[in-house]
This record gives sequence, structure tokens and C-alpha cells, in this order.
Amino acid sequence: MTDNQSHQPIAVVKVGGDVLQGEVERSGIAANVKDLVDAGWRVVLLHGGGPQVNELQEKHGLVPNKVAGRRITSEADLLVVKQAICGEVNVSLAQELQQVGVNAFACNGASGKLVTATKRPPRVMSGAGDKPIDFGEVGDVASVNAALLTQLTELGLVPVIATLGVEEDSGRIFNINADTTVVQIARALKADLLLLTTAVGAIYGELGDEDTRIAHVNEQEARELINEGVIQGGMIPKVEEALSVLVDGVKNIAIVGPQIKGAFLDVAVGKGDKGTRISL
Ligand code: X2W
Repeated sequence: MTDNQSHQPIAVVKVGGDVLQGEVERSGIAANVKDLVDAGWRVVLLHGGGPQVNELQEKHGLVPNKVAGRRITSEADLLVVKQAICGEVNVSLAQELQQVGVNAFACNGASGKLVTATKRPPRVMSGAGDKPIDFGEVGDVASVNAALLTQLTELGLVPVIATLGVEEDSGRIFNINADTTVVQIARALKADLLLLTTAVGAIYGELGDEDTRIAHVNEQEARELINEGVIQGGMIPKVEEALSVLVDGVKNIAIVGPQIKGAFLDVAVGKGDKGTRISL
């Protein structure tokens, strides 16, 4: 490793399947990642593909069933998860990045044991009855191979990781929620920045009013925004999970819109013009 490389900051980017459905968003992600790479950042991208899995399940006559944001995944569902997330989303996203000159390295969590996992134990979920829910082929992250990810970035590659995991000894493949995986990757890499992409693109005091964008909050203020209902719905578990990494060496979290030109670099350098940045 050269001195130069060792000082290159690292950004871990989460891309959800929802933001990959639109062409503007897909090309926006590619352009935004290119900006970061050109500015000397190392980038690791982790993606989901929830809506794409739903669609393919329905084509196969399977019924999507999520409890508390996690898909109950039978063996038949897991095959569809692999097909949609690895076969479709991963390949397309890597290609989109290659097209703009980012050297994307398409892989999944099982590649080189990047993400090892164990089966999520059955548990009682609030609002889902008294019986423990068995999520089937769903995993919890056990470890992240930070050394391999670092080496890939040092080769000038941008790992584009589909959110699967592999059991260390058995080689069993698990479906893992992308928000969970990305947080563990950021934690393992002690990333300078964890970027969460959402279509909304920032936290707003008043949803739908551009003028109320909140440029920067600290961890405490972010928790207050959750309590006050400003951070709402699906953003709550994402932000809560992400906040937990701030004490583990991840310096900043940002919520950004993939379609907004220059948004990733803007939050990376702390300009404050786009998105919302959260730090300790
Ligand atoms: C997720 C993995 C994909 C994902 C699923 O099957 O939908 C579990 O729920 P998004 O697009 O980021 O939501 N896995 C266990 O998280 O995709």
C-alpha cells in the first residue's frame, strides 16, 4: 500500500432496490459514485433489491411476505432472491457503473466470504402473534472480511455487493436485509462515510417542503427527530441502525438522493448544500 492509498477516505454506499427502479436514479448513482472516485475516495457499494424480488416472486406464483422489514424466505424464495438480486440487480448496477468509467467489481456477500452469516433464530415479533417467527433462509451477519474489501479498493475496484451471506463452515447461503449488511460493512471498515440513498434525498422538517431540508444533525438531534416524528416510517430503522456505528469509528452518515447531481461528493466533503449529514 502506498502512503497515498492509505490516506484515501472510504465511503460505504447503500443502494436499495426502490431507488434502482428508475433510470434517472440508476444513472444518478453511477455519476455520483464516479464523482467520489474521481475525488480520491475509495467506494464500497452494497445493494438490495426488495421490489425486484417481490416482482419475480409474483411471476413464479410465490407470495412476498415481510415481517418487520425482513422477508420470510423459504428455499424456493431464496432461489428467487438470488436470481433477482444477484442475477438482475447486481449485474445491471455494475454495468451502469462500468459505463461511466467506474471499475465495478460485481460480487455478493458469499464471494470470498465477504459476509459470513448465521441463521436468524426464530423470534417473537411485535404485532405478529405470540408464536416465534421462523424467517427460514434469512441470516444475521457474523463477520465482514474487511481485509479483502480493502484490498479490492486498493486495486482501484469498486466492490458492488449483493446482500447475501454465507455460513462459514456449511457454505449455506442466507438472505440478509441490505440495511443490516451495509451497517456491518461500514463498521468493519471504519468507513469515513456511510451513505444511505433514498428517493426523498434528505431529512426535511416538513416533508415535501424543499426549504426545510436539514443539512446536518448530531446523533442526539437525530434521535430527537425520530421521537418528534420528523424522521418517519421506513427511515426509522435505517437511521437507528446506522446511528449505532457512529460510536464504532464511522465518522459520518449521510442521507442522499441518488438522482441529485453531485450529492454524494457534497455530503462527503461536508459542503451542506445537499442531503443530510449525521455525525456524533
Ligand atoms: C431482503 C434483501 C433485499 C433488501 C429482501 O429479501 O427483500 C430480507 O428481508 P432493499 O431494496 O434494500 O429493501 N432481505 C431478509 O434488503 O433490499
